[in-house]
This record gives sequence, structure tokens and C-alpha cells, in this order.
Amino acid sequence: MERDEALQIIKHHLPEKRYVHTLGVMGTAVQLARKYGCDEKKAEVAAIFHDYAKYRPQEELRQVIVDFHLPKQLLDFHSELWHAPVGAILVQKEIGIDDEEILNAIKYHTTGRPGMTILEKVIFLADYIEPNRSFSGVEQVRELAERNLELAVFQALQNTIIYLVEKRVTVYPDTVDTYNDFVKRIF
Ligand code: DGI
Ligand code: FE
Ligand code: FE
Ligand code: FE
Repeated sequence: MERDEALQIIKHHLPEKRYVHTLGVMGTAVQLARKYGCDEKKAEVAAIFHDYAKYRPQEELRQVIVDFHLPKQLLDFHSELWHAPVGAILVQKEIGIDDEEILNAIKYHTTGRPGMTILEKVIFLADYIEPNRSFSGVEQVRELAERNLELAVFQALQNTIIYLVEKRVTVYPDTVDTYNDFVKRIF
């Protein structure tokens, strides 16, 4: 799919601020893809559609989880997690994107997963460091992203887990499993 066509579609599914975020993720993802050697075109499409389901009503997200046999466990965790796996399904169903690598990059963009592909890491990281993000710790991850994809994704993941623990909210098992996978491989 052409970039402008994809952007026209996504624009209608997101409020202005989230569309601007999406443009940021797109630019960052393409740069990271070039730097770390994965398909730039796939990174561009995955970035454009990564938050496709973010503004669907919670009831619709829940229904997709049930109807498409996504892990029922999702329903016991924060609804913020649902838009990623549901987005992958809806992008396939409604937009007709069938590329497994793109769909998995969308599916795992919030939690990651053990054994992430380069494309999955690129989208996860681009979502975290795109230029419109301004939370504490993002600058350090941006610097890491200049020289080491693994360390940058790991730091983003560590920051996210610390943030969740400090808020005393539950951490989804995929998030913990991804963290453990990186620790085992890096250290
Ligand atoms: O959709 P975005 O805001 O662009 O970013 P995202 O999809 O990466 O993350 C959405 C939120 O989900 C973010 O505030 C962090 C949070 N999150 C990530 N992992 C977990 C989580 N929230 C809970 N409750 N549990 C997790 O494991
Ligand atoms: Fe998201
Ligand atoms: Fe993210
Ligand atoms: Fe996002």
C-alpha cells in the first residue's frame, strides 16, 4: 500500500494528536529500519497502522478478543493493552494487510514478546522515542537507539515496567516475559 493512501485511511481513525504521534512513529521507524537492517516499507506500514484500534469502544475490543480467540487472559488486564492485538486483527480484516511480519509488529507493539524480530523491535522502540514523546527517561533511550537496538528496547521495557510497578498496576505476562528474554540475552 502507498504511504499517502495508508495515511488517509488512518487519519479517519485517530484524533489529531494521535495522528501526529503516528507520523512521528512512522518517521522514526523508517530511520531505525534503515539503520538496523529491516524492510523500510514494512516498518512504514506497521508504524502507520500500529494504533489503528486505539479508539474503538472498549466493548468492540472485548468482542474481537472473544470472537478471534485472542488470549482470554487479556480481559483480566488493563484495557490499554487490548488495542495492539485487536489492531492486528482489524488491520487484516478491514484494510486487507496480510503480511505476517507487519501484523506481528502491530500485535506486539505494546508488550513486546520473547524472540522479537528486528521489525517488532523497531516499531516498539519508535513508538517509545518518536519526537512528540516527552516523558522522563526518553532522552536516554533516544541516545541508546543511535547505537544499540537491543539496549534501547531493553531500556524502554525496563522504564515501562518500573513505571507500572510505581503506579502499582498489574504487569501483563508478555511484558515480563519480554523483559526476562532481553536480560538473558544481554547480560
Ligand atoms: O498506544 P501508545 O500510547 O502509543 O503506546 P503503547 O501501545 O506502547 O502503550 C500504551 C500503554 O500501555 C502505556 O502507557 C504503557 C502501557 N503498558 C505497557 N505494558 C503494560 C502496560 N500497561 C499495563 N497495565 N500492563 C502492561 O504490562
Ligand atoms: Fe499503542
Ligand atoms: Fe509502546
Ligand atoms: Fe503508539
